[in-house]
Amino acid sequence: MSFFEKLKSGLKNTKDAIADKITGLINSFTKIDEDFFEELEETLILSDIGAVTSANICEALRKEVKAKGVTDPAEVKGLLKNIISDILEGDNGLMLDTKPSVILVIGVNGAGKTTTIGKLAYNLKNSGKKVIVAAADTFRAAAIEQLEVWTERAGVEIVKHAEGADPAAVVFDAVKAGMARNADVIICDTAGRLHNKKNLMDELKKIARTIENNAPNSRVETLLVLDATTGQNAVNQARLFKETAEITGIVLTKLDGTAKGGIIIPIKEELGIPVKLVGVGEKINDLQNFVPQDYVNVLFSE
Ligand SMILES: Nc1nc2c(ncn2[C@@H]2O[C@H](COP(=O)(O)OP(=O)(O)O)[C@@H](O)[C@H]2O)c(=O)[nH]1
Ligand SMILES: [Mg+2]
Repeated sequence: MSFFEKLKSGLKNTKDAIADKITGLINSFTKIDEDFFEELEETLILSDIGAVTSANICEALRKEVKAKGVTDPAEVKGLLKNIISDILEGDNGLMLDTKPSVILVIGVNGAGKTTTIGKLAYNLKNSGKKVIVAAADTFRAAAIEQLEVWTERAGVEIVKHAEGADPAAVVFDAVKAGMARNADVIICDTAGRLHNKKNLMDELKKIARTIENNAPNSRVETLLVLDATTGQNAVNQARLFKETAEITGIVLTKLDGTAKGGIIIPIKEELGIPVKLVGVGEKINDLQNFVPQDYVNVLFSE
């Protein structure tokens, strides 16, 4: 399956939930009037795009329709595609321009951090990069073992300590190892106990300081992993994490099998953080770079 086809099959439920409704709406109107805009806004809200973002999209559409003198509802689809891809556009690629670069992966338990790291390590290795993974979710032994299985699959090195060790100490060792072994990318797993916000915040700060102190010239990508199936909740999580960390990108996981993939739009629009990667399955080759134009093309494909 090609990349695009995989994205298409992953986004099938989302497409059914959004595009098919919009197409239905467009086909049931012969002119673009106030009723049309109202129904469109409602449709967008029901598609997990969120009230604020849906209103903004409709506002932008009104302007476009007016400016271009559009009267046929059939032309709205093309305009919507442009408006949505404009929202999603911006720094969507991973910044890995230093050697080493560091990727810090954060998010609540179960969001898909460890799985994403396995897939990402695999992709980076396949693109010719030397990768070291830091098992800095030391909260449970099972978390370290799970990451180890993934690094074996991906064929990359892992730096680990025992269960209960200081996560920042694991990151420290991984950074040192990365420099000594001439690694291109160091990817750090972390724990995600958001119910203990103060601890998590302190832990993430300490890890960030460790990277800053020991690899001051390294680019640091802090990726927040969000589970698409949680819908609006994912946006709320992103708000909380934004208070604790300098998030540079979002990884949206479990896009396959959810109809809530529209959530990608308010995440970017309301938080201003670009989506960089999307998870479309549980296998090692199920992580893709996020390309807004592809997403929009899939969403509005026939
Ligand atoms: N369908 C699907 N499942 C995923 C995806 N990413 C992660 N998962 C599953 O989500 C569950 C939790 O993942 P894990 O990486 O352990 O989450 P963590 O607690 O954040 O490290 C696992 O069962 C994964 O297989 C994805 O893109 N699609
Ligand atoms: Mg994990």
